Amino acid sequence: MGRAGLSMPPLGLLAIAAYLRREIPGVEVKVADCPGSRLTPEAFAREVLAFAPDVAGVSVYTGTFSASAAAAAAVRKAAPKCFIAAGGHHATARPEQCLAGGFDAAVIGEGERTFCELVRRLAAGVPPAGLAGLLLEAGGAVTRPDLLEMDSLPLPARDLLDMTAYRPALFGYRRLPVMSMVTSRGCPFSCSFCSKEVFGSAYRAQSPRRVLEEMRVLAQTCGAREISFQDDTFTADRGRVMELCRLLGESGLDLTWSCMTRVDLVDAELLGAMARSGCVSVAFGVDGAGDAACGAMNKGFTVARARAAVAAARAAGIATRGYYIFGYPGETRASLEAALRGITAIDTDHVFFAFAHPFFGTPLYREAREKGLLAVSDEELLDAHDNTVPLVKVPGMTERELAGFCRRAYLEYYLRPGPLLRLLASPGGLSGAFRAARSLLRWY
Ligand code: B12
Repeated sequence: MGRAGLSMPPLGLLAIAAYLRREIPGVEVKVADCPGSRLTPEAFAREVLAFAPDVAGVSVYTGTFSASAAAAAAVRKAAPKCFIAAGGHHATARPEQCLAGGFDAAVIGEGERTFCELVRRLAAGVPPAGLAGLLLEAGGAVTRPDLLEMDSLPLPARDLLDMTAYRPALFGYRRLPVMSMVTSRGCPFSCSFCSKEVFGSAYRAQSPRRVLEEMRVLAQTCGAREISFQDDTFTADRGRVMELCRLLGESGLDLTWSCMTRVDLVDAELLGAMARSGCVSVAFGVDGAGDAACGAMNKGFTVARARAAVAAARAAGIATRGYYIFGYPGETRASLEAALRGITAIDTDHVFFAFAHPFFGTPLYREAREKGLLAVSDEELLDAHDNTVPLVKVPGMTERELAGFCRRAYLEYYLRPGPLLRLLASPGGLSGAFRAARSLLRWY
């Protein structure tokens, strides 16, 4: 992903694969992860030819639409009779575009039940028309309002991919191997840049026992020594996390873990319990490095809150990462400089910078469009997956200047005694620093 160089298994596809195997005994399922397994288009085509699927599903993100459409075309060529469905975030935000892009249908929202029902119908020769959650022709989708109960989900079918092929985020882990998990769906917050059509605003989470069960399986059967929770907001339900920490303490499992959350959803007591149960790193989506930016992004907290959260995590012995977004509408040369000062004051151990990405359907997209700030066309957004490339204009600054600012921000941030020492002391610190420096240099 971008220049962070990490890769993670596609838990969405693996969730659907596990669901299919449980619900349709005898079904044969294969998962190909082209970016994660570095599968060339030719190798992918050979796999499709050998497997000869009757039904195929492709995950479609906005910035990778073109690649997904190319995968669909490759399936069409290798298995002309195969029914090809699109699913995931872009398929939900822009289903009609998927039909125009060569897919037979688009699955809207949570994929397990709709895709499973689709496979069942196609196997029985029943036309899928009218299936809830499926769009077969423009304007024809029937919504699927009921959502799955999280504890009822089978464990993702990780056996279908080589889990050793994935690389965790630079500086984002303490011990290897790291395995990722997602234990909740939906987010009650309304950050104005976030693309959240798939799971919406209703938060649903697995019970602490169910989370522990998956952690145990990953430790005991897959050799995981660390778990990376990829939930949008892992501590959204404080009681759930406290209970998980208690269960982990009793479990005797030798596992460390990390998660992502908001700065206003942690406190000293919670962070202390997390640290004692093995939490080694928390990534905070601070996003706005000043109060004005936080307001523009509808974050609902101030920079003072971010500083307090980071200090509390540090006091608990937990490493911190800060995610920040540059180039939001309203950004100026001066506000970028102020942002850098704000980020330095928040003082996470590691930082990750990205330029604002206007996903279709978000308030950010609407605002950037209305104000004439989109730096690329809608068409180009379908191929925009490098978050070091600015997509929203900052008046008075060229794209090159913006990219230069981002590179300088990394250098200025880390080339201070505190962050530099913490960086070198982190696992893989020296080699990580080389990797980071190399990718910064390659930027130009
Ligand atoms: C972990 C994660 C990653 C990981 C792993 C990605 C992967 N291969 O799955 C990494 C770091 C690699 C990553 C990379 C990217 N990510 Co990401 N990522 C996430 C995150 C935090 C969790 C994803 C997850 O595992 N969820 C749990 C599973 C169970 O849910 P799911 O994947 O959505 O799958 C369900 C449905 O979407 C649907 N579904 C998904 N695929 C399919 C396919 C079919 C056929 C069907 C029927 C259904 C279906 O059914 C699934 C089960 O219900 C989400 C945020 C979020 N809350 O979803 C962002 C998110 C998905 N990522 C996003 C983006 C943009 C990207 C990148 C394009 C970023 C970039 N600049 O490069 C890349 C593209 C990666 C790629 N080519 O695969 C956006 C997508 C927005 C959009 N409109 O497209 C999200 C929503 C973040 C956000 N809010 O902006 N990402």
